[in-house]
Amino acid sequence: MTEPAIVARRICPFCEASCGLSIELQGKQVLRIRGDDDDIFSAGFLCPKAVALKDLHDDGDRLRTPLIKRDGHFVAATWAEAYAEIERRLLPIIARDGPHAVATMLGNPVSHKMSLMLYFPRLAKALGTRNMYSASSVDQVPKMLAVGLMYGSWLSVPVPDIERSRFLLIIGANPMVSNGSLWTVPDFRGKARALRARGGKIVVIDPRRTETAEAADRHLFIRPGADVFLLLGIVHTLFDEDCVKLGRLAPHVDGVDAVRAAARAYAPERVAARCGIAAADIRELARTLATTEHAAVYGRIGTCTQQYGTLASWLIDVINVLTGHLDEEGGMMFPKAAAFAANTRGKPGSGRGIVSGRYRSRVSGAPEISGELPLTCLAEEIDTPGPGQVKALITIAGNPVLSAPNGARLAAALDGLEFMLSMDIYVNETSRHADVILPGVSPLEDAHYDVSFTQFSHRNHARYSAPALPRSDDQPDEWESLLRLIAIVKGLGADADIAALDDALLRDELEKSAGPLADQLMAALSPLRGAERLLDLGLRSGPYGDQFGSQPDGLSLAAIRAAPSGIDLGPMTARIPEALRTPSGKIELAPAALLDDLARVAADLAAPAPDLVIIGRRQLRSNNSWMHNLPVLAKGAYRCTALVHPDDADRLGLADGGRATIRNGPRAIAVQVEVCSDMMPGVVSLPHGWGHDLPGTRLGVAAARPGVNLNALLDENLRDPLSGNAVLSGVAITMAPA
Ligand SMILES: Nc1nc2c(c(=O)[nH]1)N[C@H]1C(S)=C(S)[C@@H](COP(=O)(O)OP(=O)(O)OC[C@H]3O[C@@H](n4cnc5c(=O)[nH]c(N)nc54)[C@H](O)[C@@H]3O)O[C@H]1N2
Ligand SMILES: Nc1nc2c(c(=O)[nH]1)N[C@H]1C(S)=C(S)[C@@H](COP(=O)(O)OP(=O)(O)OC[C@H]3O[C@@H](n4cnc5c(=O)[nH]c(N)nc54)[C@H](O)[C@@H]3O)O[C@H]1N2
Ligand code: SF4
Ligand SMILES: [Mo]
Repeated sequence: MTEPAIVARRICPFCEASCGLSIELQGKQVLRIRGDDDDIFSAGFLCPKAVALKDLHDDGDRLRTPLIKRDGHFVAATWAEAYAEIERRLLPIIARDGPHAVATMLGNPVSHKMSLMLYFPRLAKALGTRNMYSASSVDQVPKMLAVGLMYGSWLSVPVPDIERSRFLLIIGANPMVSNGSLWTVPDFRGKARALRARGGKIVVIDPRRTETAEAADRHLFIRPGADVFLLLGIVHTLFDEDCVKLGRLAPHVDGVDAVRAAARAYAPERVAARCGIAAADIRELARTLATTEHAAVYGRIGTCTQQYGTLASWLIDVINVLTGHLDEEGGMMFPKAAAFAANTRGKPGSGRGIVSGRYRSRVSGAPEISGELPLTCLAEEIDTPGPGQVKALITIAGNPVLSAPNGARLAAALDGLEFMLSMDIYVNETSRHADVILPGVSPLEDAHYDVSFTQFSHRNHARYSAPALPRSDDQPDEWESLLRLIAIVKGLGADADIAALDDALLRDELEKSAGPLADQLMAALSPLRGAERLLDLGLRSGPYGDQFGSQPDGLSLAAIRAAPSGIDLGPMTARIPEALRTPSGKIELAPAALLDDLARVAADLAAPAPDLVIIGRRQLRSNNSWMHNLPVLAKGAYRCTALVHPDDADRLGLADGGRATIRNGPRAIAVQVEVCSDMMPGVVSLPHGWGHDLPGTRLGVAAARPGVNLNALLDENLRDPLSGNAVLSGVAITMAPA
């Protein structure tokens, strides 16, 4: 007899839109994946990637057992053998060289996994290493630093309130493809269409006429890396034309005069040539922002992964403040997450603010930001001998050999490590270097709550996904694997009682935060364990929580479990000053470090445009480096093409469909050319995350059409000095027929 089909609900783990999916299952077979029409947040929306959940679950290359490398080859191992190997290899390194000899690297999917999000901080604490790296520093650290300085916590990122907005200026983001980032907004297309249908307008600033630009009212090309000039031109105009309007925020803002002075030299007429946007257009943008109620400026990857990443991120928020759109309905608002947000904890309205630069990286002296060092420093920390050298590495859901600049250097460095552990689901370009790989679970087999993306959601909500399928055999959940590692690092042994350790860690934390109430809280959270217990604690003590009884109608894990399509917590509401955690209790509009960095901008105002620069691009049927092994997404036309403007193709002798060599100093890659009038002249676009032709991986589908690695071309030493973030965009190249 065949088992009856059942429907499971799961938050899609693939991108920040976090759509609710409805997954029809028969036994362990996935029959069908659709958007969950009842989902209170995504209302049935899904994109083609969601359907690949089936391919991921079924992928024969996805690891199901731990692997240990013996004589250069991976052999399957039991979990007990793998943990014993980690203990045998890792502990002597820590004993000999101290905690900083062990580095950790977290990749993007960590933020899509409740288990990893909630338990990695505990491992980090047990390790005590300063060598912590993540994909954040090839991504959003500039934004974190800017909002941290302005609002007092690293993740206080305001997001466009798109459903009530009348004007949206999108800079360096392509939500039609990425489905939004640091802005959780399922069905951007539908929401953008609705905005325009009610008379609103969307303007896109991007060196490529993107899918988002196509769906907008207006698109302006910008020279890559020159956003800071455009933004200063807008700020200048707001003061020059006397249209600064702080409105309700006026008593909560410090530094307006300093900003006015800083922008004085950047009249649109002076910056136009440098950014490639006419002075009249810059002034018009400023006026539109100043005179439109319910407007927002939003910037993402294009404004972060460049040499002025922090300044550009900061100026975007400065403009939102100066035009009265921060904390305004239909403008840029602060979500109020149901759990885990720093800006909902502690005393409302002020706090310690952020601290950065507590230490510096050993080789390049890059400052610590939010407890991390730049990912682009990892290779040199491994391959540069001397005291403090990194000797062991733990990667968790990261693939830096492809995702970080100069992967070739990093790959060579990884081979020099004494020990490397990867928690990953594939033997890929990075994990092939590991001595032990611990496989993660299929997203259908774990419980989920969006620890991260509820903090950036355009509408407040709480949703929980129960595991759709039971885990197979002895496969632990990823928080259990992390607890094992904690036990090993703490010297409790690979076969320690991790349930007792879990209790002890939580009790310790509760004693610090709740003092004498710790026992009562432990009892109230029982019999939950692991990530779900931490989730229950987060929800119950959060801003909508039941407060362990005093708010009986409030949220708890039980409450969100009882609502499989989620609980709507309403549109964003004004949160200034309550959301602030700056020491002054004000919005810091003019942090000194940012004003100082403007010296670089002044020196660069007259810089001539390089002949040709390269930028990145995202594609709907890819996700960074790791979804190219899923047949449903991998099929179709070859996508890893270099887009070149027809004029550039003509002068360089490049033919559509032909091969070309792109060079950056000594580095070169061979690409397929796609002549494309959507490019700004002088700018070439190549997607990142490709290059699956390295030996020793187990990615059958991806290796069949490997593409080329954009990051093989980029320089690991190019960083935004304030944030340490990698410069991935606007890098000068040459290009010639191959
Ligand atoms: N040139 C250029 N480079 C870029 C970018 C760019 O725009 N241009 N973008 C950057 C950005 S924004 C980011 S976020 C980074 C991403 O950088 P990374 O996070 O390093 O890269 P991903 O491709 O996301 O790799 C994810 C890894 O997680 C594994 N994985 C997937 N699911 C799971 C799971 O459930 N559990 C475990 N344990 N592992 C899992 C995958 O197999 C893969 O190895 O790339 C950056 N690199
Ligand atoms: N389908 C799909 N979705 C994804 C991902 C994916 O790989 N595939 N990755 C996910 C991740 S990790 C992230 S961080 C988000 C990113 O989300 P987005 O930021 O929306 O993604 P991108 O498509 O990289 O958009 C960046 C845009 O900046 C432009 N740009 C490049 N340089 C500059 C510049 O100097 N100035 C300006 N103004 N623009 C510039 C590029 O042309 C591009 O259109 O997407 C997420 N969603
Ligand atoms: S938009 Fe993102 S979250 Fe939604 S279905 Fe597609 S990949 Fe999943
Ligand atoms: Mo990212």
